[in-house]
Amino acid sequence: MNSNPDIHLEMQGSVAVVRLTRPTKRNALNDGLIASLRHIFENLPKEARAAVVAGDGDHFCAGLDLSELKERDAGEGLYHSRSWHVALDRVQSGNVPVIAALHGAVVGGGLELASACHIRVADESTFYALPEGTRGIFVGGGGSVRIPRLIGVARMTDMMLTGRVYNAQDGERIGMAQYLVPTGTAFEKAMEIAQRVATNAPLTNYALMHALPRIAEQPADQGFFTEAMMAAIAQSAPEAKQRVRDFLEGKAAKVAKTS
Ligand code: 1HE
Repeated sequence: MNSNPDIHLEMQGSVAVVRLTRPTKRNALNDGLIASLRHIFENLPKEARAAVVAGDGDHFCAGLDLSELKERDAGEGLYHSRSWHVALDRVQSGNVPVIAALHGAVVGGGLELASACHIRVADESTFYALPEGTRGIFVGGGGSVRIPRLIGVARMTDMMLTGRVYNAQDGERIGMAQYLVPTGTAFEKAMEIAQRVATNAPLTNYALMHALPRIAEQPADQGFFTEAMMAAIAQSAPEAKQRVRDFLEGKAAKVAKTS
């Protein structure tokens, strides 16, 4: 049971909708929120097949709650960062693919949270920044691992050294988000994607969440081998066989060109 008023979980069909509900503080993530985020993703209802993460108010998330930062010593800072690592790992490596619906500020730890999700849908009001550099601190929520994998080390270095802010269009161009949609429609689009993802064979979603990122980090020879193992396991599942049969019998959708 989540009793934290700053975060809310509800099921919409097979999609778990997780909302940050602290708009007066721009959904800044304090220790309680990070603990609740972890708890929610560790205990998603069994019927969840995908999740959407969104933020209430004008911004997705303003990152770390800076009011909690000033009191920490080095040891506490280390534990704090590790607590984010665990929580965001539960988002990234949990049971279901997670779609982030982005709008307004996606900054600092907010971008770290977004980058732990599997698909990011941004509306045109979205902007991305890593103000840690200008605040005299460093990323601590896994950003130095995940963000370069989206946009490259050079762009992240520039963002942190110079305080550069990317707007929604440029963010999509460089790989921050996979989808760019009109202002006010990110949640709707994220739900549409989540509902579609929820209909995939669970083993396919598992492979994409757990095998693909590992394969991408492996030397090619090991990657090819891991891929072969995962392919063999996925195609041997009864559900995969049924889906292929359905296509061959004309009962499943063809791949269609989009307009
Ligand atoms: C906050 C926070 C916060 C807002 N911690 N309280 N992140 C940052 O450095 C981003 C800091 N925030 C901002 O730049 C702006 O607030 C926004 C661009 C996100 C939004 O601007 P705006 O004009 O809509 O809101 P505001 O007036 O700046 O803020 C509204 C309130 O939210 C205000 O509190 P109030 O009591 O005066 O009403 C702000 O103080 C509060 N607020 N952002 C605490 N972040 C694991 S390590 C991760 C490291 C980081 O994430 S560092 C980057 C932190």
